[in-house]
Amino acid sequence: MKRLFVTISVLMGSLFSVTSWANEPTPWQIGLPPPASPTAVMIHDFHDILLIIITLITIFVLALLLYTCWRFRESKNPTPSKTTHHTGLEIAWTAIPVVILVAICIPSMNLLYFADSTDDADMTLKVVGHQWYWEYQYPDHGNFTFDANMIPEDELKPGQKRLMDTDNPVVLPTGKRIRLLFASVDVIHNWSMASFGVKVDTTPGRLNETWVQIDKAGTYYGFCSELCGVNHAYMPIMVKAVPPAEFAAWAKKAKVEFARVDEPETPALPTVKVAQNGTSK
Ligand SMILES: [Cu+2]
Repeated sequence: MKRLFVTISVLMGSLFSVTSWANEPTPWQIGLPPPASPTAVMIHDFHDILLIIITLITIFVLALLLYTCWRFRESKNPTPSKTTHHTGLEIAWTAIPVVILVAICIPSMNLLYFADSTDDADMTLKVVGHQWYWEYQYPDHGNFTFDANMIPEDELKPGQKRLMDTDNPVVLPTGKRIRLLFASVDVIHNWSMASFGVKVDTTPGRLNETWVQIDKAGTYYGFCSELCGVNHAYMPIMVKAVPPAEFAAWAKKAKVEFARVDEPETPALPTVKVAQNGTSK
């Protein structure tokens, strides 16, 4: 018995140690990917609370069912009661679930507003969905833009991941608040990064917003999570989170490499001269 317990512990340990260090889906993964942003941490905490609540409810209902089956079985209870209403019970089984739902609603709303948007962002990344690739724009770093296409299987280099690596990964700084804006030029896509707790639709004619702060450097993977057409499965998301200094060096290089020719950099506002009393004659 003790040996079985040790074996199970070791197996569980190895399973969770694999998932807790990977930023990408792993074979036989159980549970959510490890959180890499404050939003993802809050989502995990909320998930854990919900798991406890639903487990308790399920156990309670199952116990009640089993007890009823046993207590009121035909041999023990040949003449069943004809009672159909019980005011006290009916109030209880309406009021208690309402209280539970309200208790769940409070942290849920809290999380929703936490993830909604940020006022004090350090930078902005705009994500544009295309059939079937992603376009990224960096308006604060020279307004350069580039497309990220999945690397086809026959062009994969050693170390690159099938169906997951892209030709141009999104590079973002760690520890900074990044405003994420989402748009689409054709159909609805969904930019889903489980490690960041981000899963937002890119909708034509609409600009959606959320934010992320990546706490740990590394390469993160995600996928389009809205059925968007025949190549829906082939538009992965690859994000490289690097320290701010490394990001600044990359942005400088990327500005030259991906310089936009269609649109100039945001023009400077025209200088307005204000005449002051007594100074202009
Ligand atoms: Cu898509």
